[in-house]
Amino acid sequence: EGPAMAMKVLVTGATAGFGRAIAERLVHDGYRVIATGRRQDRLDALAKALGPSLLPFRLDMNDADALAALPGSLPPGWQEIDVLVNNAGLALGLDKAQDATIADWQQMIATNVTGLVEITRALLPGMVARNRGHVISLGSTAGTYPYQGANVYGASKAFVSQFMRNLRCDLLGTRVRVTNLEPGLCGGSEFSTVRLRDDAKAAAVYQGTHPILPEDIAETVSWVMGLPAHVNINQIELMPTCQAAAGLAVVKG
Ligand code: NDP
Ligand code: 8X3
Repeated sequence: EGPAMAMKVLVTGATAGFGRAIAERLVHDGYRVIATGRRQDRLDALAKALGPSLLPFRLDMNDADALAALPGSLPPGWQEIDVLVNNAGLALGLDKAQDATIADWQQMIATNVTGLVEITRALLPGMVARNRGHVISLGSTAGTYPYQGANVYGASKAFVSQFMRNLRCDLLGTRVRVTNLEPGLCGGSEFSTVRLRDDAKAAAVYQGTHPILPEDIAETVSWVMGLPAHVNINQIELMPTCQAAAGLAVVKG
């Protein structure tokens, strides 16, 4: 199968972290990849590094019109997307709910929830019509296990988890697959820099740990996609060996 015939994968948030590693890995695996994000310079650098199998396509997950215009706004030859990797997302802040900034909450919901459902809705009809496809989303352990300061971020990932489960119900009878990846502590991305707005505080999150790395996530995505078409991985929870759910807490007195 030559490049023109290769499966097409749209990766959101491919300008950094997991998304960039996923795009790199999938191009090396032989897929054609549409790499999206807001930072055009990063997209251009990826295209330069990875060649014609990668299409850089600027896309803001908060731009409802741009999301609704997909896939028709893509160049000819790139519109029949086989796999959507819903990776773009963010956490903002670690303040308790009573202190959190409402604009941060709105931004997380707009990106992790609203943008994700809008792009999924835009691309699903083509997958169903072709009777093949795969939606892979980046949930999080924060969608399952509560912790202080996760409030709306964790809730947005719980939404993703249940949306993916419900998609499986709606797509039953088609050959469109749905997978939710739920990683725990991961380093090597801009996640904590974005969340804490401070490089030193972000570095401290990973100090003395051996976190999951973007290439580990890319490996998992590659594996899930490469399984035979009759196998659907519903969800995978990944934690680094140095992390575990630490149980319930009680305050006395
Ligand atoms: P990074 O901050 O490194 O990357 C986030 C990506 O999302 C960037 O490419 C950014 O691109 C993109 N993005 C953010 N907002 C928008 C927007 N409005 N429009 C388009 N793109 C946007 O984070 P990670 O790689 O670590 O995280 C990727 C995903 O994995 C997220 O959904 C995150 O919640 C999830 N996750 C992360 C974990 C971690 O510990 N790192 C663990 C579990 C899940 P740009 O700024 O160029 O637009
Ligand atoms: C990212 C992992 O633990 O920071 O989703 O919420 S965590």
